[in-house]
Amino acid sequence: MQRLSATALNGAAQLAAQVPAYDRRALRTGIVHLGIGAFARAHLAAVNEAALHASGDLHWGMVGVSLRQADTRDALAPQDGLYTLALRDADDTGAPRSQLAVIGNLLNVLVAPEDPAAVLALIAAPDTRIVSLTVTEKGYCHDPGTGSLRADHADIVHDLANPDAPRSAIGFIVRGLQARHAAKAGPLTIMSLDNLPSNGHVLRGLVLDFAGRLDADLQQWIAAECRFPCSMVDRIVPRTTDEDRAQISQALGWQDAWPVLGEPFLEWVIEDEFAAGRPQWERGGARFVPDATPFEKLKLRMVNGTHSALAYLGAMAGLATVDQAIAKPALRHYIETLMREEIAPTLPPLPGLDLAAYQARLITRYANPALKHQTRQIAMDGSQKLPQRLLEAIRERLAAGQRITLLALAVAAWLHYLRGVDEAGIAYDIQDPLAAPLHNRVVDAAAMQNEADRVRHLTAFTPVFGSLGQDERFVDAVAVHTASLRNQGVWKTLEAIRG
Ligand code: CS2
Repeated sequence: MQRLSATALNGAAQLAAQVPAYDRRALRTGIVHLGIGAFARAHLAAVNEAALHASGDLHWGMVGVSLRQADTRDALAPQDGLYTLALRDADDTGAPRSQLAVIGNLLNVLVAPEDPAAVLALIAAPDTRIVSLTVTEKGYCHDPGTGSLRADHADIVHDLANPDAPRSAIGFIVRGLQARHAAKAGPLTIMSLDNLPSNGHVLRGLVLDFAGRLDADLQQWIAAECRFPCSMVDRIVPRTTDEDRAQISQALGWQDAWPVLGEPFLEWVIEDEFAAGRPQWERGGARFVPDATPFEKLKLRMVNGTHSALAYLGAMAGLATVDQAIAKPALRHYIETLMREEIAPTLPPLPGLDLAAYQARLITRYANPALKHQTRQIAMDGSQKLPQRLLEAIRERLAAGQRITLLALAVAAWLHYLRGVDEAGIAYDIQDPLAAPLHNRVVDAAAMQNEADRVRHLTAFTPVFGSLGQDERFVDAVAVHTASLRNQGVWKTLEAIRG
């Protein structure tokens, strides 16, 4: 089978996919994207592609940067940066269906460790107007509990000592902005698309903190001139498997070494705060708002909070995928009740939002049989995810004297998951940047007799829990569930809370 490439597209007669209908060779690089994984390729690039088609504005091509590995570049370079986006769901009869589009606005992929200077030069280039990021929660090198820069983080220590060859996204941004400032190339918009609350504000704080350690003038210029819009992105994007590669290549008619897949659903809400212009993303489905906070809270708590709950309980019960987990009536009932009773009441009002319909649609999204989203993929990096997904809502409810039984079960499920073996005795790795200190806590706690003491010891881990572990109401609520999960398992625990 012929490889997907610009030449292949040019010579194509019949196409099974939507393909770029603009002059790719005339596209300029207006966007530098740090962390060019599946997530960005399935939403930012898709919306950017639609905006390009609708507006014909050729200033907004994208160069992707991989901060660690060469695999994305190695897959896409022989394809001239082209790749397929497959949006999958099932039709009314339950048969899988898929909509294919070849995305063309990714012009190049750089591998940062191979040539950090090239990345810095690109951030400083006059054509560049936006630096965007999907580096996952842990890529911010911050303390998820407080949002502040971890000055002791190995990458931050390295980047402060070696500013010409950074490793972290923050190091690249600040050093790139320094070169840009020196070249008088004008300010930039730096746009986080990760699942963090107030992602723009958090990023701005980290960038300014780091910049202040290098150069006070630079810090001032960034604060005054650059913009950091907050945003909320919602699209489920499972990891691509070899089966997906084969199946998509077959349907496309060309071999694609790294297609990405996602659900058809997409919501992208972003603040209209740009320092040097932006693409017409609204023509590709984005929504510009003055304040993204209520949308972020809605998404982080409703979608990501319940996703994590489903992932930990599902994984412990031996359910490999989200659709398998939500198909279990006991889990579905728990997730629906959690949304309705303990999450929805914590959300700021959003005029026009039908919350019941939002919840029902979310259950349907989880049930999508064509995604095969792995519970263990979502279970990764819990230490970075729990604060904004579950703990903030718990704090607010405790402050208001409200019950936290169902939220506490999700936290207990994470603590239980950290033991590294599921209910069938199958062991798995804990993938988490804080896996080592968490493991030590789990081992110490296991030696304790009293359940509340165990939970107190685990939740005294302040990088995740802040001061929440000092609240006995929290400790007690979690301890009921950890004891039950260990002694009786997931199904009996779910039965018990159903009462
Ligand atoms: C998931 C998210 O992996 C995870 O932690 O909860 O990636 C989720 O699929 C997306 O945020 C949905 O928009």
